[in-house]
Amino acid sequence: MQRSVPQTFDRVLSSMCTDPHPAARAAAERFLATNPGDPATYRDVAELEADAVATLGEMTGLADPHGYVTSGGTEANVQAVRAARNRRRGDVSDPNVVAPESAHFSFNKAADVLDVELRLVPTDDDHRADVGAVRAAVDDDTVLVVGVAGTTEFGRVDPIPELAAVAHDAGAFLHVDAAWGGFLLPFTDRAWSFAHAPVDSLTVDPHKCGQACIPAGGLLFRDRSGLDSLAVETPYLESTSQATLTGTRSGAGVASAAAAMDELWPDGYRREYERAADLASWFAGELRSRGFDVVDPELPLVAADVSDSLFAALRDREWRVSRTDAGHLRVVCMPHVTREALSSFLADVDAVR
Ligand code: 0PR
Repeated sequence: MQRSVPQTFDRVLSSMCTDPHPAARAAAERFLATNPGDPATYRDVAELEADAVATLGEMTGLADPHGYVTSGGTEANVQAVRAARNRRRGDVSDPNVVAPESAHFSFNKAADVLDVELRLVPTDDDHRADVGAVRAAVDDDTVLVVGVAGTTEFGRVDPIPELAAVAHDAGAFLHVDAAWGGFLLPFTDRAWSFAHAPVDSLTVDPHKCGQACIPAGGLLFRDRSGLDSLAVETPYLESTSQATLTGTRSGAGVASAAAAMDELWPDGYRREYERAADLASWFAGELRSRGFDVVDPELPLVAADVSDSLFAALRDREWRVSRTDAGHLRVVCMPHVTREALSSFLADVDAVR
């Protein structure tokens, strides 16, 4: 018996998840019972994972990526902090991580479980990491500097090459959290790559803009030693070591990530990026013409200052929207968000104001 009606995406405007591509759904179902945590036993899914990592590397401009498909951005970020701490063990007695305050809360979890100090530094007036403030916060015990390429609240891209220089001057690693932005950035005119910025590790999630099924995050390292620093021995498995945080993990997520990228990289993702970017700039203009204070969208995420009462009224009308700390309503132009849906949202805005 079916317990409940599956969630539809019609009114979901602030989520970073979306309806998976049909090929991703089909692949997830086929690989439901496989465990990439034991790659020597489940070889087919292990091959798909290698394909997925290679494509994520191509997407981010990393020629020879070392990584795996995580359970999501949280696991990838926790593991990036863990790798940096492990790699600098011996040089550093009291490790710290420096991140802009726009960094996702998964870094707070990482700091907590790894017993590393998290130094959050203010962002600039346009919600990007302030390089001077980051430079002032790093010291000899800094193991990792974090930059975000597509922030959760405002969709901002931090100055990655400058942050890499700050990190490396301090002897620390640079991690880029592109969990949401990674599948969009290759198509922007600020196209970025490991080639242009010597990034050491990167989070990029197929289950967000990659249109894969949950759970499918991505963690990549430039050097083999990054991944190796996470490995523990696994004496009784067919494979002898494991670098992932989870043990048994979802073959469905891995296979769906490989299938989605196989279908969509690069042209399908480019088309979707262009559609979403057009939609975001149209929607930002509509809100502005109604007198709202709108944060100019850099990536297809529109944040606008709304009153408590308007926000509550829209929630009452079943719009699934969330707000930032500062009171900005966020509309994330994910593949399921259409112009029709946003027109109907604007009609409700007009009706309840
Ligand atoms: N890094 C960034 C930049 C993120 O935006 C997120 C999630 C993460 C890391 C963590 O990723 P996982 O959630 O995969 O571990 N950002 C959204 C958020 O926390 C996630 C989200 C997705 C929230 C769908 C709601 C939702 O319906 O707001």
